[in-house]
Amino acid sequence: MYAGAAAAAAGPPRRDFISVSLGAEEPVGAGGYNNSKAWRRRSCWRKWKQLSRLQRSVILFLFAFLAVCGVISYTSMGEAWKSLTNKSLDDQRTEQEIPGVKLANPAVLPAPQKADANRGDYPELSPQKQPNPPHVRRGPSNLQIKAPRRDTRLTTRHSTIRAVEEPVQTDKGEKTEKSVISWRGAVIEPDQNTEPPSSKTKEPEKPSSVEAEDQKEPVPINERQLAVIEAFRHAWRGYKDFAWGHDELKPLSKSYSEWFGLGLTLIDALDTMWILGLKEEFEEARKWVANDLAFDKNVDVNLFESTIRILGGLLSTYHLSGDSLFLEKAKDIGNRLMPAFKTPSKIPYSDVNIGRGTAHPPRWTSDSTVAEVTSIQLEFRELSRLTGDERFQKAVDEVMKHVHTLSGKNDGLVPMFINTNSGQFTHLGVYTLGARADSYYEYLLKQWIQGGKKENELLEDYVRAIEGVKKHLLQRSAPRKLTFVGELAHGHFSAKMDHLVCFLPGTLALGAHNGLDADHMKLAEALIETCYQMYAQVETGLSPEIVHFNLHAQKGHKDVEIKPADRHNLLRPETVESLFYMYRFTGDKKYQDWGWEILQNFNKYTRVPTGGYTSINNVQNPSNPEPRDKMESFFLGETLKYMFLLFSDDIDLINLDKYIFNTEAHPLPIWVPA
Ligand code: DMJ
Repeated sequence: MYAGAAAAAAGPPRRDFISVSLGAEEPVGAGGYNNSKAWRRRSCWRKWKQLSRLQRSVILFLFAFLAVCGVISYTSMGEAWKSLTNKSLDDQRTEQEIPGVKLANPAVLPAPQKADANRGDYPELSPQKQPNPPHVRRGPSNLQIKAPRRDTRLTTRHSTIRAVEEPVQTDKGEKTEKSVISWRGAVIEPDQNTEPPSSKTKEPEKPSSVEAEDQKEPVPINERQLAVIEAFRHAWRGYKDFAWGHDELKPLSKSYSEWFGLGLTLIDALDTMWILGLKEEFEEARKWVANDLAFDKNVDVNLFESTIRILGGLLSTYHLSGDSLFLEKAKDIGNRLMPAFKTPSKIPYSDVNIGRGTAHPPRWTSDSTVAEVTSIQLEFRELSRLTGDERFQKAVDEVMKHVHTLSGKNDGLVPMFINTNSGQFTHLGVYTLGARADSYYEYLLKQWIQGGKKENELLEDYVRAIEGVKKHLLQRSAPRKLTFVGELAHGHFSAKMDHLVCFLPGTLALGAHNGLDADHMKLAEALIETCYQMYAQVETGLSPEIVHFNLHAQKGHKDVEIKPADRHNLLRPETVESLFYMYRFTGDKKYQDWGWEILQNFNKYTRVPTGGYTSINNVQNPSNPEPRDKMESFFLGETLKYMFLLFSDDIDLINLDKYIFNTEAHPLPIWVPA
């Protein structure tokens, strides 16, 4: 109804009811159709004047009310639209960064695959959000030497890395702030939310690389560390020039040797390059891993060696770099090694054909080496934690549980062989801390630490074994009364000690640091002195592979005797490794000085001018140490890495409360108790 007409017809308006019609303004027949603006303006005004004051107020109020509602709904719709638009932009960006790989912060990590799933068909692991692409984070080592102007932090949902703001000269010559990332600043903090895998924990875990909780200034690299970097570069140059992509460099013949045909030296050296800050070398090696490393090969590999060097190297590089390429490769090789565990006793075979998926013992026996089957656990357990696939951990845990129950030990000391059919120790009665048994002891302690010090059987076995060492294998030499670890064969003590045994002082010190008896530290101090003397008492200042200690003083005789067959040096790491632990835990500079002497002697007697270092045949002949023409992969993987860490005064450079080194010097995160 037209409001004015209604009002006129009804006489005075009722106050309690108002009818407002905003429909047709004038009946067409009443005044004819006139669409002129003036007419419409006049007509509206006339009608407005015909309204009562109350009607006008109500209309005005309604207009005002509608206007306010309009403004409010416009604002909130705008917000909703904006967030919708942003979300879809984010999604697009995610897919554009790396095709096929979700690099942006997934809300939830993908569910782990069931244990019985097909080999090689594993859940795609979504990497953690990278604050910058890896090549941005991996700055050269000298970034740390520059005095930072300001520390700032890049924070992601899971991770924080430290960025150093430093002035940069622009094209126009102005100084401006540019973020560059401190390389090792980003590598030394493991994931503090690491949890042991359990039947309840099936979510894949994240890498540990990009956590950096503290704001400490980067510790500058010192002269000795620079010397290690120089040595590494020299070794790498030889490998690159003459052996690129092959297992080992033969530096004299400027060629290479193959063992598994898997680029062993390159993989073993990856995390060393990361720790030393060798960005260019690392990037080049990464490219090779991405484009050329293929495990789908009809080749027999040794389970232990490929686990500690390849699987261990890939896992630690994944942790340090956060680059999922290395985890993918680790999963691949881990899966391909699993057939080794298909034995009647579940004690794994020594060899696996990683292309065919078959495994077998050596041709002459069905035995495996005890150290080999009990020193693959840190790596397989970590692989389970990262992938959520329990099979890896289950397989290696079963080995440890089984060995725990076996008879044939002597006060915790184990024989050197175990049969893959019966699961029993063989060749009973021979006990050593050297070849074939060494890392069994090392991994008892390290697994206990890795798992958050909860697996008591491991600790019991370790402590009992150290008591066994003290009871059966410790002796003192003459004339200097050096404490050494000999061997026991059917009740007869032999004063023979492998250089390999020199891992023990470091392991004992690590145990003492983790709360074990202070006696362990005393023994570590005595033994590292002995290991140092195995170098210092020799003509080249380099240790032979094996020494025999004199038990009785004889005129003109030193403590250390060397047999002709044992006088080679393979560039092994064990003494330097223990020196590193000893320095970290005591701060005694003599350990650094001893390591420095050893580095200089490696440079003097094993360095090949055209690139690389070589094993030598005769440590007793300084004028002709008889180069062997082989650079072992562990020289880059272990020896030089431990040297670099030994010379560092930065306890956060691979913090020993956060990382545990595997037996090939590849650091893996310690799981923090849930
Ligand atoms: C390395 O492969 C490992 O350290 C292993 O535990 C023993 N042998 C070499 C180094 O000597």
